[in-house]
Amino acid sequence: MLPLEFSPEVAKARAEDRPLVALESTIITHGMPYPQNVDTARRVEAEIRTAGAVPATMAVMGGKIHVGLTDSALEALGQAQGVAKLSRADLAACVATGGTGATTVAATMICARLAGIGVFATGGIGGVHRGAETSFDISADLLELAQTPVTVVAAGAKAILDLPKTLEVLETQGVPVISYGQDAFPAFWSRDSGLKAPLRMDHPAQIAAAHRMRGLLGLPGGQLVANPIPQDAEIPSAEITPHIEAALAEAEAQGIAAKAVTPFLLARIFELTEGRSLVANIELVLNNARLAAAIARELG
Ligand code: PSU
Ligand code: MN
Repeated sequence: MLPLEFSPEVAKARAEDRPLVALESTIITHGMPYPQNVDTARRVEAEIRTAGAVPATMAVMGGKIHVGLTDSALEALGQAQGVAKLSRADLAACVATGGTGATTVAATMICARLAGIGVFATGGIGGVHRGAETSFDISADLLELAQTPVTVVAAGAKAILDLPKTLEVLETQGVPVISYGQDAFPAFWSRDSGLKAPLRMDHPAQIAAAHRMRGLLGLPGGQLVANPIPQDAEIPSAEITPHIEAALAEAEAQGIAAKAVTPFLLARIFELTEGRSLVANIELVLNNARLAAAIARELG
């Protein structure tokens, strides 16, 4: 028996064969401060329901992978301290030992596949960190995209990363990178990274068809859909870049490494932009939730 615990809402959706959208929980525990984290998680779930699909937020608690969280579980997770940040390497250990853990993009993809969910919405994926040629810091999210058949909708990769190297690794690993509605690869807070995405699609039905075709061809792995942040919410690259540089310099000076890097940078950029980065982050996640719901409905 798989250690999956479906929430009442998700169990009902499965029984009725309704489209589901997976959601991660690291964005709640490590990506945003309380109470905006819980508020955003609720709004993202509501957005998916309005768009005709059912949200399934993943988290590990009490020896189970929870697929869908009740409102009180969401609130408790959002307030909890010291929650583990789970990726492929530590997911099984956390479930086996009864720990509490939040799922990153990589771990959420694994959980989604186990639950039979083909689409997942998040903010930004992890990628190749700047200086990876010496630190070897490359997010497990990229290798998960290469092996787990889930379509991930994100606003590109965060500009705190080395975006050209991130795209190179995705290409090497055979991951389709599809920009939605534009040619440019988006950079999370900004719509245009200055890099062209390898693929472009303008309709959820095309994305769903490509997802199905990968399965039919026996190709392992998923797809990365890069959905640009809405125009009115974007922080132009010229404005966010100095803050990113400052946060990166501080991380280096303080010797921040491994799993702590991404949460540290997000929190510092939040402070440096006086909260603007968080407002943009919330809007882009909501936008990704809407697109993921449309893709889930097309996947049927
Ligand atoms: N993007 C966000 N907020 C986040 C993350 C990404 O806007 O909190 C999280 C995701 O869970 C992603 C993880 O999988 O950061 C990547 O961490 P790392 O770079 O350590 O692989
Ligand atoms: Mn890392």
